[in-house]
Amino acid sequence: MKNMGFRWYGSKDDPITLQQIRQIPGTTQVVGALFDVPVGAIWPKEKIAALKKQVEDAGLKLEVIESVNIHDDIKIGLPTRDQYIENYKETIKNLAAYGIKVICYNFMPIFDWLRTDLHYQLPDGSNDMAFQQGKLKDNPQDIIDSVRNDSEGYVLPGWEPERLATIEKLFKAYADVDERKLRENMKYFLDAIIPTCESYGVRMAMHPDDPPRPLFGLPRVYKNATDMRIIEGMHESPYNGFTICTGSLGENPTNNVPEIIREFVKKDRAPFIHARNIKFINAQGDFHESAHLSSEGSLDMFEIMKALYDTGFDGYIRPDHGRMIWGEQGRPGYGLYDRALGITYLNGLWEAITKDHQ
Ligand code: DNO
Repeated sequence: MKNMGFRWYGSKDDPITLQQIRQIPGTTQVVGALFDVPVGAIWPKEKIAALKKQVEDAGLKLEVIESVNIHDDIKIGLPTRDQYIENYKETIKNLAAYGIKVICYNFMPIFDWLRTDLHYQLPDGSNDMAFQQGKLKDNPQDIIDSVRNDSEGYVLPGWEPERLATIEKLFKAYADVDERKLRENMKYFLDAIIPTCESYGVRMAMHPDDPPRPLFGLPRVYKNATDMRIIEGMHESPYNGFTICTGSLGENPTNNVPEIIREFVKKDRAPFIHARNIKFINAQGDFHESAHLSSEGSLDMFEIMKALYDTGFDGYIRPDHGRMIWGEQGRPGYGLYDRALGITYLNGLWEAITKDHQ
């Protein structure tokens, strides 16, 4: 696939090197971010320029940023949001100046993605991440502690300790933010930033809630196709788009992921795809992440790639979380080997589907 990417956490914070990424066949893009700019602050041009240069010097491209996170004040709808929105617009302009085409973001309150196990053991001796509802205690502090203890010393994306240190305050601030209010605040944000995106040619790609269900009583606004239709209607523009994360959406067995792809790629609302597989471990929807192959999980990756092919998808795609295999140690979900195998598999499916249609 022409825009196959690999998520990278930067030379300070990722044990994987750009040279290693460059050697994964069929990989042209790095999906990157600045991890040392506090949420809500403007991303400085010099830092973007330095990242861009580093990636290009390694023979790769940087056109997708994941994520520019959204300050909680915007999601809560506090008066201070206007300043954070202005900052966000400046960040969009600065990123556009360095050729960024897509910004992946999410609108999840407090927590980004959430797993109850970061090292779920598989029978072949590898491990990956899992979510088991029964393991989620009532007190959110427990999950914060367990994620911190199990993350091998890395700060996982969306789990910044400074922010989570104020967890009680944050929960209080969200007390009267229900789904309706969160949607209103999202519309306010989109109405403010999409004109800037249009002028500067940067497409927003919202990431689904992961897992796609309410947790700790917090509202969730991107769980399924119905939510997506509401979001697309909030601001009619192809710049108001989605990241279709096959794993996150697939974690709800009633979501038909290939159908979602067909609908939203056709409507030109899906500039970015996260391709991964998950495996359900019981009928309650508990799951672990799996190798990318259809045979290893509950999602049909052939149907997913075929839906992309049939709808003429020409956006950006990356493999998502992989297992830890071959003794690799590193950031849970973001090792080198299994994600590289994922790329090879996805590219293989793509070649087969493409040639079959020639
Ligand atoms: C987890 C990722 C998420 C994703 C954000 C996008 O590994 O899928 O952290 O990057 O939700 O804003």
